[in-house]
Amino acid sequence: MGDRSGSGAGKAGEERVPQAGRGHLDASERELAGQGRNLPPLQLHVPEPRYRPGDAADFSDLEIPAAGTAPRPDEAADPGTMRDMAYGLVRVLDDEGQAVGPWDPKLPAKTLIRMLRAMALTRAFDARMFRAQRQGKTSFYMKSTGEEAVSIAAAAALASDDMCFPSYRQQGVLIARGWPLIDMMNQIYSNKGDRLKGRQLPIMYSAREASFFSISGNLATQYPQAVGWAMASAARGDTRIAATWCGEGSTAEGDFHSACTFASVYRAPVILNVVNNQWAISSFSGFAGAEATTFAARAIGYGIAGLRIDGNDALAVYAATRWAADRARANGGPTLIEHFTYRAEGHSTSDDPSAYRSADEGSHWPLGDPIARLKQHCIALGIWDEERQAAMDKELAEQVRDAAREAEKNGILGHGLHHPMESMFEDVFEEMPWHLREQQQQMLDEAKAAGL
Ligand SMILES: Cc1ncc(C[n+]2csc(CCOP(=O)(O)OP(=O)(O)O)c2C)c(N)n1
Repeated sequence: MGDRSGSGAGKAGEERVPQAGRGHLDASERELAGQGRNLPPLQLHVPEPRYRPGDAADFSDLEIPAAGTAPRPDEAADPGTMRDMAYGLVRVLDDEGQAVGPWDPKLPAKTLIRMLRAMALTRAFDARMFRAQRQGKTSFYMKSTGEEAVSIAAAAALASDDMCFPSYRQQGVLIARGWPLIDMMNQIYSNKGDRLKGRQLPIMYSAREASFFSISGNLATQYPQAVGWAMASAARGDTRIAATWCGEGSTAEGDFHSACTFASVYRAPVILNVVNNQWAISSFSGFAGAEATTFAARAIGYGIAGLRIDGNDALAVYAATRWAADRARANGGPTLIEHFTYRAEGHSTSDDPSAYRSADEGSHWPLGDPIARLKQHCIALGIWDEERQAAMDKELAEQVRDAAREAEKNGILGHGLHHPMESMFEDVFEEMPWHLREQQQQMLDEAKAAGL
């Protein structure tokens, strides 16, 4: 770098780059310095969401291709031949609830109802836990309302022992895998039944037995970890694949990009899901690059297969996940799937979206509600009806209520039913080193002296 101030570290007598405004530039130097040219001042582009509080939202100009129109490449396709898939939108369910086109996974009735039920259970769970936070029973919660298809349909398309590296908004994967609700609630309440011993923020689940990797608060760290896990699976000659999820905001993290490089270079058997729900807390997707291109198109530069799909269409999510899983299992390498969806509620219990976005937006979002759409499909097939849906919703609400009552017996926020204090020194290392043992003893002595 040149010494621009003219007063820095340059040695006396050293030749210096002539500086603008010093009166000794020749013509070409003046041009380089921008003098004598009639240039407009440079401007920075700062993305701005289309609608703010008080605005009426209108998404009628969003390009939403009709269901059934996207082609379906072969699972072994060269990523270079499927560029268009990153800019289109794979959709199976049409406006009448019919499954159409080459991506229709043609699922049996049993699977459809099972997915519908898991999605409804996830929504009931979210509703109850959100209320528990408002009642002061826990410190924090995050809903996945409107994004249930992204987790549930993916879990249905994966093998139960494929390893999932989720973000904090894929509780649906655990629920779809039949993980006990009480166990999830114990973690949310940080009580004596919490398998993580109260060490983690609510909803940062960890369930190795369900092949559900420990959730971390640090965004996108799970991405390279998923790729590494998939590489290890391949290196050992195993048949299991990995799947990971992050929000579109998280794709701006460096970890997202190193994960894509490693996945591409080693053709790791991994599915990279980007859940584009339009918002990263109060930042709209434009801040992560959505004004310039799609998130699925990130795959192109890495030589990875990229699919952009309707994230509120459970059949599209199922079909795309199945495509990517089959590709990975056949050693065809990774797939990046952008799930185009909408975060229907606040970011978390600490967030009030009416402070930064139009209250109107959710109701105008053109892809609708994933549960309503799958329900409509099942009704159109003649395998379901509104009465059965209402009865199921009632039954699931009761199931969640009963689980909550059980979990609350193990303690809720402020009720003192937690793991013993000294346990917080455990598991920092595999074996407790002497200095932690000393700190642990000091804490116990002080607690005793204080009469606790
Ligand atoms: C490395 C890091 N930076 C910032 C945060 C704070 N943070 C938590 S969630 C979040 C928004 C993430 O948005 P997105 O990836 O779009 O996922 P979404 O919440 O919409 O599902 C941010 C900035 C964090 N947890 N970790």
